[in-house]
Amino acid sequence: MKKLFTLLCSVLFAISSPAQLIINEVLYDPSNSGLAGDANGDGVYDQEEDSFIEFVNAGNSNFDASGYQIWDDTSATGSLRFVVPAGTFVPPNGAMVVFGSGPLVGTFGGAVLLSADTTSSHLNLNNSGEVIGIKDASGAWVLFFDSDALSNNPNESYTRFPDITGAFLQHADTTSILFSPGTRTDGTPFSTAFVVESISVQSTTGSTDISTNLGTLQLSSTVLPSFASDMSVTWSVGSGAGSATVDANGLVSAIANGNIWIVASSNDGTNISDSIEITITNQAFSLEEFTSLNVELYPNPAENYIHLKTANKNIDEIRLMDISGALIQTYIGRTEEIDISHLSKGTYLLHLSSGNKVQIIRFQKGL
Ligand SMILES: [Ca+2]
Ligand SMILES: [Ca+2]
Ligand SMILES: [Ca+2]
Ligand SMILES: [Ca+2]
Repeated sequence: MKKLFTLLCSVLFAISSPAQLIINEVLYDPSNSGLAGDANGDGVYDQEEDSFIEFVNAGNSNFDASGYQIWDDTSATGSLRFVVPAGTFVPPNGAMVVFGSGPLVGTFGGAVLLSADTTSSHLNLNNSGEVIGIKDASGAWVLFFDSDALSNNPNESYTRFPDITGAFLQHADTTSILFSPGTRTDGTPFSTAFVVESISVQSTTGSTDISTNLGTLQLSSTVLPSFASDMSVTWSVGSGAGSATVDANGLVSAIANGNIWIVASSNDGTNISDSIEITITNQAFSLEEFTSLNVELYPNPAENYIHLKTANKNIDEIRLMDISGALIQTYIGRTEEIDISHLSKGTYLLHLSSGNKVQIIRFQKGL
């Protein structure tokens, strides 16, 4: 009895758990009144060509629809009408529309667009007497759409209302239009943003050591998939006994000896990140000496002047140095603007001190 109950629970869970890919809209009976049924926008009404099935990825990860099969009936008399080509992905909350045939004229909300051009009967969606079935790439039935449960002659699509979560209604029951391939029923687009699935961080040289005083190390990130809509990352300094800064391009600048983790994080809301541990040695300043004064330098790079923004009014001394640490000029007291117009193009250091606190800021002269 317990075993049967467990089995029942797992079956119920399988039925109630929403699939990532869903059928959101089906046009099996385009209107034959003038061009009212011209869903593919090519200026010609054609029952077979203008039929379509709109799928939506209801999950929060990119969906690989490669190899999915559209059958015009799930019975023994049904036929395989279309196989989604390899490399077809649908973004989270994005749509994929398979039309009977092209040409497809319009933007269709930026959805993934396909057409079943391979035979003259295309998707062969009948007004009644069939259950449209979708098999996944392994050949297992995963989605169904029974037009018999609906009107035999709607002259418009059936769509979920609300989109994605609702039951199927005739499209014009919800709006003034007869169908909305690639968009929500109100015409607004689904998402077209593919999300980041992984990030890996590496050193461009292969070395993870910085062993020269105030030396730097260039890191890079590999973001996958290659078609992710926002490939950018944000670099930050993580935990570790050492001390370093990292700029927006992944350039790590050493400050104090010890190991330190550098992190690259996705910017598309997926919170995916990777980190790499850097070993810093041979620095002139120890971490005990280095306590941030919370000074910000801008702009960086700069051409003629750099500006310093600080909450600390007691900066005793600012030393302008070249990248090797050689002193160029000393400014006594709090200084908010420094003329760098006389410097040649290159990287420089500002060494700021206040009591026993020290901050080193690296900046670039010239673009
Ligand atoms: Ca057409
Ligand atoms: Ca059929
Ligand atoms: Ca009709
Ligand atoms: Ca739609």
